[in-house]
Amino acid sequence: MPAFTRRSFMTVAAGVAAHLVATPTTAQGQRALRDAADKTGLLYGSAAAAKFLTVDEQYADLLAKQASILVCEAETKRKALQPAPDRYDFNAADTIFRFAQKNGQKMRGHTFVWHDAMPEWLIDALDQKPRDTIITDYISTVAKRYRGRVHSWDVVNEVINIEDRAPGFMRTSSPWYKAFGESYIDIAFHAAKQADPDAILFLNELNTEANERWSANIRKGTLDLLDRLLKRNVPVEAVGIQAHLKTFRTAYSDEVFSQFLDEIGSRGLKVMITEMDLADSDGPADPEQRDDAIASLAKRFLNVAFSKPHTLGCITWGITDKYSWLNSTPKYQRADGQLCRSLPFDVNYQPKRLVDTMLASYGLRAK
Ligand code: 9MR
Repeated sequence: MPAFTRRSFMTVAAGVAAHLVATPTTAQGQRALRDAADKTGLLYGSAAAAKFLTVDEQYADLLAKQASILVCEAETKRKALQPAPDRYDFNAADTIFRFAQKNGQKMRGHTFVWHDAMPEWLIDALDQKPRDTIITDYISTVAKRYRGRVHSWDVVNEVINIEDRAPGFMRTSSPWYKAFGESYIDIAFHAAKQADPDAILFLNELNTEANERWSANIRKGTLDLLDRLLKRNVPVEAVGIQAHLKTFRTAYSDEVFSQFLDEIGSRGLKVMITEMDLADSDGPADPEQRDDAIASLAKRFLNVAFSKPHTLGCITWGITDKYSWLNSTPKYQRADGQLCRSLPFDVNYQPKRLVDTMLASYGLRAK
């Protein structure tokens, strides 16, 4: 199948837009995605934000009905959980964990070690030749608190970065790498395994999905790193494919994506789509045309992902366009001022074509 290039997309989109614009069949209020996922062995989930969950009933209702697993968008990052070296604050995270428990939903943990969302004191401490305990104490405290309630933990996040131009495409600019070299990854996985042996331990990675040379380098960096970790008996068990897809900006190829998933599977590791959304900042002004492009890319992408027996499911990075991080991120904002349409439900909590294609993709795996 040819690569999904911007030009080929524009040509196809222009030709088919007219008859692809259809009314979604999923009515608001149905548990469509959750039910569809439950019929497969796969999960469907969403990132959740405590600050909206507590004030927006419609949002809470949508999450409760549609998602079989939740992940905190910010609340389990170290900046939120450990604002000072001697102080933890679990309030916001607990709000989401309680909500999930009440609604019979699983939880993902995101993320123990990341170069972003770090409290200031931690950045300073990493400058001072820290001991391993700066990683292990934190992981032990947090993982043990939520032990038994977490399906999987993103132990490390975004450890590859081609822009650093470093050997193996490692993110050498990370304060963690500067303090420990690559061994911070080993330390983190061992600590997580010890603190919560039942959670599936993930390496979560960004921008691995595009059919672009830079993305191929990220895939290579990821696979080479996995090989080194596995050789050192580091308990990495799964790879998170974030899937912040750039619908009108980067090329996509079923073959390339499929091969990457196979490479991961051949190492005995699981895969999960962990942060899917489909940016549309460069797309046409007509929302229906953008919805069609988003739905058709998601269909191709998920059909490949769900064809693999080692895929665990898909999480979208939010559920309604109303609260997407893309709307407040300058490089993804639309010049015409329209909000993004990158998530399954629109700003009025109505399902879009994306929901229908997701349902169809889950349907392919139904038992
Ligand atoms: O969507 C998240 C945004 O609200 C936060 O400000 C930001 C920093 O904590 O993180 C965003 O989520 C990121 C995720 O944690 C890791 N992958 C990329 C996501 C989008 O930036």
